[in-house]
Amino acid sequence: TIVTRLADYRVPEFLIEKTQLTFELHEAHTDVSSQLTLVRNPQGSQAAHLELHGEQLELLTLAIDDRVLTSKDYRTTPQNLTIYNVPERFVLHCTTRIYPEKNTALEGLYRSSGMYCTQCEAEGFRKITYYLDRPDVMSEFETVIIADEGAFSTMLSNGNCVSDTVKDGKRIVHWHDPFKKPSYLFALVAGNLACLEDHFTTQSGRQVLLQIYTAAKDQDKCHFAMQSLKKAMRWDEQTYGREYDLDRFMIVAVDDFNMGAMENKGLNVFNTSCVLAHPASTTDAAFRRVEGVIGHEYFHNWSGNRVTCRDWFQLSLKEGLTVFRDSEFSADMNSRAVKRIEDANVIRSVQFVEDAGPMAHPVRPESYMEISNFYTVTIYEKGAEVVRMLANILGPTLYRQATDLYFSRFDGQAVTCDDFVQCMEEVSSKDLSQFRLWYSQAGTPHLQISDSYDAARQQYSLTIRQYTPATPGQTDKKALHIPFKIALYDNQAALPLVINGQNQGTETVLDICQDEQTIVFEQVTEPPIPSLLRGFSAPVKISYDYQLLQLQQLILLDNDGFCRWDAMQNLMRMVLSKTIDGANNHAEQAALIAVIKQLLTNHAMMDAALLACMLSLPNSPYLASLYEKADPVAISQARTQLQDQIAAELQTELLNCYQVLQDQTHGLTAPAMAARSLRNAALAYLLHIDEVRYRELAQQQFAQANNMTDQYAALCALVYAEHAEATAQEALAAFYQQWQHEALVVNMWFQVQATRPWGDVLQTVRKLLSHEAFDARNPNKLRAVIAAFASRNFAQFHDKSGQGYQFLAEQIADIDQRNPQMASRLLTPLTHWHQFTDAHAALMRAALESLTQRELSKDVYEVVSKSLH
Ligand code: B3K
Ligand code: ZN
Repeated sequence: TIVTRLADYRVPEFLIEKTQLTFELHEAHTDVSSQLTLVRNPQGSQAAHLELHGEQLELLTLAIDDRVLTSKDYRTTPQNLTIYNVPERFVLHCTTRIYPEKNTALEGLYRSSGMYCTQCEAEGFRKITYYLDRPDVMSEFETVIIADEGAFSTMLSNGNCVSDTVKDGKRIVHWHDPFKKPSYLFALVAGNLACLEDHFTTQSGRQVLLQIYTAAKDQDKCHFAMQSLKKAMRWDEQTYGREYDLDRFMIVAVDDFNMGAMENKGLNVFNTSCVLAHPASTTDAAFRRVEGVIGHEYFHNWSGNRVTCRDWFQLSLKEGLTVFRDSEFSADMNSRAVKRIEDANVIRSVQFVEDAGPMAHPVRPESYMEISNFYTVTIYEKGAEVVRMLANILGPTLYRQATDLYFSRFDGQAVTCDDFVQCMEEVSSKDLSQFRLWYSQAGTPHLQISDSYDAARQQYSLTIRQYTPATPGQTDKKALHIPFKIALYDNQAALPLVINGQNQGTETVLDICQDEQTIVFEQVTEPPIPSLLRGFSAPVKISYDYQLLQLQQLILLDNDGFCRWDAMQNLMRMVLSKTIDGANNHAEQAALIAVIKQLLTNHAMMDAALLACMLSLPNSPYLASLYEKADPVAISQARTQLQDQIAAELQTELLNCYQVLQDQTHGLTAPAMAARSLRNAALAYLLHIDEVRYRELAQQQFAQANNMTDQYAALCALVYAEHAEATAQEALAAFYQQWQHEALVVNMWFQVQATRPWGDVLQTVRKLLSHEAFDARNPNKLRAVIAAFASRNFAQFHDKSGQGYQFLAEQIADIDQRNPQMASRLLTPLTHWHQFTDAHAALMRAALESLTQRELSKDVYEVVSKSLH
């Protein structure tokens, strides 16, 4: 298998000024004719031959200008078409035949529920026609779609519709996209779809037509996405000064999609799960996800499309920036504290794990076998944290100036992460050379923090040591530039901070740049409580030896939502690790119960959504990451035990909270959503108690709920409770009966069963695979059953028999035959073997090794071979 390296980047030998495509859609195949206006790139090395990408294509005709080429003029391989001795400037005419009906990889042009759609990022366009399928070749596209008259009501491509005519029984629709773009942003859709329309007036007064296309039965589920789109458009104008540029913005929902959505220019294609939403069938969390993904794809119009990536090593240039943008959008639309906690939680429990294992790679990787494997939490979420740090280092005004400069300087170009940082540097005159290491150095920095208090001098000193463990291929780690936000508390409030005689207010950002640094705070009249890494100001691990009382104080007092939550996570972690180690933890338990009691009793005094977050225990992957070799069984048991105990000791408070909030949970407003989340968190705890009245509570909520959040929370509480099996089975049957015609809800029904923490879930999962509603070709179904079991059912997947691991390997071998991207993605949990005790690690490796006996796709091969190292 061939490795692609950043160091081997060369500019393209040819550029494509114009791309004209004609698609003739037939029942059993599609013919694609292309006319490419090619010119030699003056910056290239003047190669005599033209080498185009192309895979799984049947070449029908090939001509240069008017000259038909014969087999001695060119050569094809499974990956390329090479045409010998081409002129400086010419039009290449090519016809290829493809088979969308047989395309199960869902990359290139394929059919989903009868409709045609495309997915070209990263390298799918080459499965449509021969092309320079690389992001630094940007071209103006014209697309003609031809199908039998009446076959499809909707025939779409990027840009504006030029004409729509019928001739000789064929419908011919002609599209033109005036903005140059790389081939990965090309899209085509043809199907029988209904359309919700609206309009948006941009800041400069232009009218934009907004359209959301779905199956007719889903039209009533598009209103929220439409509202979200308009909010995103306004937000990007107000926050980044970015205005939409075409006359029309289209979104199409498809059932079969490998990821969430795709930002094709003017024609976003969405997984139905990220666009459809209706209160009866969609949970609050899913509503927020729809809003976030709509924002994300819309924001790509500037961060990704107008300014794109030079090569795929720069993927985080568009993804990191766009995730940061969507995260701020969501924070502005909903609770900022909760969004920050959710993001930090993903970084800590998913990205840190990736960064500590065999698949660790920098935000800007240096090599890959299959680029599809690099759409990772490191590229996306850590990349977003890197942009966030830059934004914080510059401050809002300079950051905005820097992004303005970036968008105007590089408009219509394909650029690098370094170009982005350069803009930040130029505008701010700050030296970001050390900061750039965040792009090239993999691994998570650990900060060891110690302190001392000098009563005589009234000084408080913090000493911070940083070190980053080795990652594959990178043993020598340098000190990073870490913006470290802190505050100091006494038992009432945040203290004024004085450093070197300078007053800093009550919160400050320390620039940690050395292996070890000591900061001295002056005029501190008593030993303070440090509030560290406020707002999760950098994606780093910290360790500081907190006293129980200090954590309790931070939980009650800290005005930084993330730190409050983190203090609670810390306290819970102290209880859990002692349970896991078999140590006495009475003091920790008492402190935890007391502080939760205080919060629940006074819940009206705080944001209910934040309190709901604070009530959830540290998740298992995060707990596992705290050990050199974690015992997954012990971790799961400790968590269940603590949940049982919290429920038992605080049942009065939990029940009270549940009842009091009852009449605050109507509608889709932020306070109602917050109330639902807290109330359902209380319910989940109450179901840890083996009493009929709590089962009845859940049963009643399940039956009477007028929204999916409450109905599903009740169902989960029943299914997860170890002593409610009969009630749970009834509820599951009723739920399926009620929702069997809504695929997205059926997926939730699959998911709750696959994530049940007790009993023989593997058997249940195997049964679900042969359920009438299961479809192994549909990625959402694979995620709802297999991914749910393997990455969201820690206790069961890590059953000590190793059967969970074997099961996953078998499934992957099967899925890989059809859809390598999905197979490779599902493999992730097995790549974490390094986190676990020898017995588990050996079983996980054995499952990975069993895959090496098979014929594997490049995608799965790369992950298996790298993770076994
Ligand atoms: N850019 C796409 C991801 C494409 C993944 C290709 N394997 C969605 C997004 O990040 O917006
Ligand atoms: Zn993206």
